[in-house]
Formats: sequence, structure tokens, C-alpha cells
Amino acid sequence: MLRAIYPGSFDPVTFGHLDMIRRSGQIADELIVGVLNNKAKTPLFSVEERVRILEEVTKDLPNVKVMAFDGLLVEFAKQIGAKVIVRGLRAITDFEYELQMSQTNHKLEPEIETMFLTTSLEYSFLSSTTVKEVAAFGGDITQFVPELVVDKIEEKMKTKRR
Ligand code: COD
Repeated sequence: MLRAIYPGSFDPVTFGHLDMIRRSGQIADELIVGVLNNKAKTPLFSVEERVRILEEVTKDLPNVKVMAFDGLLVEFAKQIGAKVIVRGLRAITDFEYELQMSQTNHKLEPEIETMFLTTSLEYSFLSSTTVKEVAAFGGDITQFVPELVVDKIEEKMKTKRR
């Protein structure tokens, strides 16, 4: 049985992430979406919120499970028995960071491999950072993220403005 992990910040999850989840979920028997609880950063959504949102938007995918993690990714992957790390490549700008990360992870844990999927053309420009920026300036993000995320971001922006 192949268990894979798709790790990320998912702050927030976008249609680009969802496309990666669907496609890698068709390759792996079980796909764990690992949500980083990064205490050094202040995300828009707490780790609990990100996990809940991801659970909701992946509920039609029976072999996908969402879990939060902190610390080293390879340690978490080992703990849950994931042999493959899935990452997405959008452009050459992703490549350097992803290469460095996959080689570091391979040094730390040679039995775990990183598998890259290239972005689908329609999502190649899409990132959580740009979604937050467009939303902060009142732009329309409905074509970038699921409806649930649109609602949750609107709530956040309202509380911020108060
Ligand atoms: N199309 C395709 N892929 C996409 C798209 C898109 N539109 N948008 C994002 N992706 C891909 C990204 O390239 C990435 O592979 C993945 O989706 C997740 O993206 P993000 O931005 O949500 O997550 P990141 O890149 O911030 O996640 C970084 C980790 C949390 C995986 C990393 O920081 C980590 O492993 N931290 C734990 C500490 C550790 O082990 N460090 C050592 C590693 S060097």
C-alpha cells in the first residue's frame, strides 16, 4: 500500500492545491494532506481552521485524510508511514526551493522520496499569497478558491477592519 503525504501551509487552500490533491490521490492508495503548524509565522488561518477547511473541501475524496504536523516533515512522514512526499511545481521559481527541500529531506531520511507534479495550466499562476493580497484589496477571489474559503476570508477581513 502506498501512503503519500502532501505537505504545505495551505493558508488558504486554493484550487491549485485541490488539483494537486485530486491528482496525487489517484496515484497513492492513501494521501495525507499535512498542514504545517508553523509557530514562527502568523498565518491568516489557524492550523485548526486550515485543517477543518481542508477536511470539508476534500470530503468527496475517500482516500484523502488531513492532519496537522509540526517539526520536521520527514519525522512526521516516518511516524505515519508515508514513503512519498508530494510537491507541486508551478514555475522555475519553485524549482530551486523545491530541489533544496527534497535533497535536504532525502539526506535526513533516504527512504522517503519526493514526487513532483507539475501544475495544471489553468492554476500555474495561483498561490495562497496572491489570493490573500487580492482579497485584502477587495478583489474577487471566487475563481481561485472554493466557496467556503471565500466566505471564511470575508469573515477574517471583516474582523480585521473592525
Ligand atoms: N499548482 C500546483 N502546485 C501548487 C500550486 C498551484 N497553483 N500552489 C501551490 N502548490 C504547491 C507548492 O508548490 C507546494 O509544493 C505545495 O503546493 C504546498 O504549497 P504551500 O505554499 O501551501 O506550502 P509550503 O510550500 O509553504 O510548504 C512548506 C512545508 C510546510 C512543506 C515546509 O516548510 C516544511 O516541510 N516544513 C517543516 C520543517 C521541515 O521539515 N523543514 C525541512 C525541509 S528543508
